[in-house]
Order: sequence, then C-alpha cells, then structure tokens
Amino acid sequence: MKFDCIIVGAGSIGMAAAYFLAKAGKTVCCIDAYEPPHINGSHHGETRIIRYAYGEGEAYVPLALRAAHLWEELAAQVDEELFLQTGVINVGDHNNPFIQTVIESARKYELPLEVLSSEEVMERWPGISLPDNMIAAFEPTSGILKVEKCVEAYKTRAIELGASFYFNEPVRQIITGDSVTVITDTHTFTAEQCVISSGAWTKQLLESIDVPLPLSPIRKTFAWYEADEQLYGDLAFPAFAFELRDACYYGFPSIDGAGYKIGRHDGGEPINPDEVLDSFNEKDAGDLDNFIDDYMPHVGPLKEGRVCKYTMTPDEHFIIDRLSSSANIIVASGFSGHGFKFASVIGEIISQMICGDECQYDIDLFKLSRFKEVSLGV
Ligand code: PYC
Repeated sequence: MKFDCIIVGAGSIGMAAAYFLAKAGKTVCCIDAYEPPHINGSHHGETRIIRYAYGEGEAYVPLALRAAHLWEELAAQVDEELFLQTGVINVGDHNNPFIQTVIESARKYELPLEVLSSEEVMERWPGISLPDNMIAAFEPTSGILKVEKCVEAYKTRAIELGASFYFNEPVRQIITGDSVTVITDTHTFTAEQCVISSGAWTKQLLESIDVPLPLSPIRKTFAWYEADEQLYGDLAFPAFAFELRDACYYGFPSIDGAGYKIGRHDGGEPINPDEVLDSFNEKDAGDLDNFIDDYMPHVGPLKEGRVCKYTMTPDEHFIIDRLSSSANIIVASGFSGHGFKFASVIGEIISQMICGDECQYDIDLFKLSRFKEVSLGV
C-alpha cells in the first residue's frame, strides 16, 4: 500500500501529525502497536499540564502559545472540553534556575504571572505548606489538558479527513531508500516520507536502521489521593510544579471528584519498553507520600497509583529532525516528560516539514546535531 507519509506511532504526537497531514491533503497511514488512546505509552492518566512561561527554556514559549491555540481549535471542532484553566504554580527556592526562567520568559513574552511569597501562597491556597525560602510563580492563564480526550479528538478528526489507521500492528521492519517501507505482521506500507513518533520504542526502531540515538525509556509513576474538594478541587486549586533541591514533583487538583493527582518528574528506572512494567508499589507511594507530608499536608489517603513511560534525551530537550542518513525520515521523540502540551503544534510542524512548507517556529533546539559526541548517522 502506498501513501505520501507513514507515521509509526500514533500517540499524542503521531496522532496530531496525522490530523495536520490529512488536513494538508496528504495520504497518510498511521501504524501503532496498540489502539490509541491506550495505557502502554506516555499519553494516559487523564490530565497533563499546559504552561506558557516555561522553566525549561524561553525558546518553548512561542510553541506553548501556538499549542494552546491549536488545542482550543481542536476543542471547538469536536465540541469537547479539552482544557481547564486552573492556572499553574511553579514553586522553588528564590534562586532556583527553573523558577527564574519562568519569571524571565513571562517578562519577555508579556505573559501574566504573579510572583508570590510562601506566606502569600499559603494564604491563597490553604492546602499548601511552604517554608520561608520558597517562592511561587503563578500563571493564571495556564492549566490542564485532558490527555486521552485530546488524542481521541485528533484521531476523530484525522479519520474524518481520510487518514488510514492500522492499530494493534507492531512494526517489524523499516527499509530505507528513495522511499520508506514499513512492514508489520500483516501489511507492507510504502511512502515517500516517514515520521517515527513511537515514544519509548523509538530508540529500538531507529537502531534497527543503524541510527543510534541517545534516548532512554524510563518507568514513571503517578497516583491519585483522596482530597477535600474545598481545598484541592479544580475550582479552588491549581496544577503545580515543585522544583525542590533534589527532586521535582508535579500535580493536579481533583477534577470532578477524581482525587488529587501527583507524580515525580525526575528520576525513574530504565526500562525495556517491550516488557510489562512493574506495577505501582509501596516505594513509589512512599516517595509521593513524603512530598505530600511536607507540602500538601491536608491531602487524604492514596486512592490509586499507575505506571507510565517517559523517553528522555540527555539534555531533556526534544528531538524533532530529519535523519541525514535517511532524509525522508523525521524523528519526533525524546519528549522527556514535558512534551504532551506541545503535541498539537508539533503535529503542525511535522506536517509543514513533510509538505516542504516554511516553519514559523525556531526548532533548532531540537536538532539531532547537538548530540555531537554520539555517532548518530546524522
Ligand atoms: O510538563 O508540566 C509538565 C509536566 C508535569 C509532569 C510532567 N510534565
């Protein structure tokens, strides 16, 4: 079967790219080992943070703003609520570089941001306890994306626009040349161009075509806790990112009584993505409990914990680039646990790259050539 473009991996990024490519009039074929949205990758768990004043670097701000606009457009197209404007607080020491970059990027892009002392934070959100040395940067316009609904919405729209989907078909082989051939157990697909957006599986797929990338799939966990809605419900409480000296935690208010959700952003054990992950365990819970005891002392008992996957790059910036050894392959991976919010705009950028259109955004930060010390086939 012949297409203009094959997308290997139809999670958040692949699904958005399928929509934008189909909208641009391309014939597009999406292949996934499961049926997205599913719980085997990096796009489950009900919620993701979207924030614009960006601690990971000012370069992300224009992308985050465009992403928000595209999520809003998508919500209107499918007539669903995909975004909740709860605001997001970024919390850390006065001189924490992440917090300082949040403040700087808000200043540079004139984004609304309130810098609050620990006392002001505790007065405004009595569910939080903070020591004197910590401050918060509260971004009131930011909030929460409903992750599976977003993926489902792009899927619906991509199908309506004619994209073809092949689910529950793990890719067995990729053959590169003037065109790209992708082989599953039941089909052989050929296209002029191919996007590899397979999350934790990207590393092994690229190794199969002799492109070693410095990607590390890791096991992550998150959990919901019982919570008093007055203190921690989404009408009263924001999403948050805590940058502690030796750990980073993020979390969400309880939405529709689902419970307060929290996860640890840093750390995690390396995994083989093909193996079933160890379930959420006591050690995982203990780690989250310690944070809750220190900073959110009124949160109730654990309700449910889950596991998921991050795919890390060494510098925690994304990879969005063509392979120089096979220029008809674009890699979109290494989202390092902070990529979901950008899936809409990255889908648009991938479509522009495939169509040969000019990209209005600076994506040099995501080039493969930055990994100079590794032999990459780039
Ligand atoms: O990008 O805000 C974020 C985030 C929170 C947890 C993981 N990523």
